[in-house]
Amino acid sequence: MQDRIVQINSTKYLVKTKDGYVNAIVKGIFRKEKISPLVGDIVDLDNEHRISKIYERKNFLTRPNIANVDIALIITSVKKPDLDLILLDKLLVNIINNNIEPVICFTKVDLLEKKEIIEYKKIKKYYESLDIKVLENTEISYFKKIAKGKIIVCCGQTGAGKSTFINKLDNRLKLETKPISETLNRGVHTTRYVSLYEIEDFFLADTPGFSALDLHNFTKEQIRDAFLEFANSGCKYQDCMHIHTEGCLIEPEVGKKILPSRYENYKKFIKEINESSSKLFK
Ligand SMILES: Nc1nc2c(ncn2[C@@H]2O[C@H](COP(=O)(O)OP(=O)(O)OP(=O)(O)O)[C@@H](O)[C@H]2O)c(=O)[nH]1
Ligand SMILES: [Mg+2]
Ligand SMILES: [Zn+2]
Repeated sequence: MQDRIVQINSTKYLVKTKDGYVNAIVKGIFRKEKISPLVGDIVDLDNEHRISKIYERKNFLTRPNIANVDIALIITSVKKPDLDLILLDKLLVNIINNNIEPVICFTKVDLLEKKEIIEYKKIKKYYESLDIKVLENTEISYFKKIAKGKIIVCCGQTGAGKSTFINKLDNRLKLETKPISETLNRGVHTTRYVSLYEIEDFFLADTPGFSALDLHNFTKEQIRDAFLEFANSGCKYQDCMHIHTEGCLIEPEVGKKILPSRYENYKKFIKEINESSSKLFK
């Protein structure tokens, strides 16, 4: 087993080694090279517990800030805070473009009223139809099957139930959780650090929640290609962006084969990219 950073708290780095957990510090050289060690990094330690080498990353995310994960579990509450499909679709674009497998985990389904459940089930089924694994936070054994042998990061909105879910998987962890603010209908940023926990035969990271994410690091084409449904929706033009293009078959499918919110979000993300690039040349 290689040594891996499992928690960073300002200048203190907790590293899991074959001999147990070690508190390490960082050598100056990484500052010169402008590399900041991340949770998930595979490292070497010298005799004085200083991190002397960071191995090349297979991937990394900035929101949440973590390296070398196999799966990003997008924790999405259906209520309290409200279901945020914009954030879900943004996270999917971000995760898919970083070569990480996305898995969606809905929480707080118990808070839905009967008539809301029908609409929720439609949405769940739609994401499943994209060949994305989708589960609810009550499906512990299904999650453990997916998680076997993997390194997974929980990500998503503050208050959505990331820490609560991890506690359910390992009740010894006793991670801090807090009710959301009823007046603001959002979480209160309970988790402050990224921490990677070893649970049975997998690693799972708890992370601080957020509600905004920007996609400015990606090209319009990368955003388009992360909308997996477009590839199978029969548009015959090779470089089509599928927005108001004559003869393009994507728009007529919205409401039929394509979930309307998906297409709306796609157009919104492309618009954001267009607006930010036009600002650059002002
Ligand atoms: N009814 C219900 N409440 C839940 C569920 N999952 C979590 N909660 C509650 O939601 C609140 C927020 O949960 P946390 O686990 O602290 O949320 P978090 O995603 O870790 O939030 P941050 O650390 O701020 O990012 C807590 O009061 C939990 O008890 C669920 O499935 N149903
Ligand atoms: Mg938390
Ligand atoms: Zn098209």
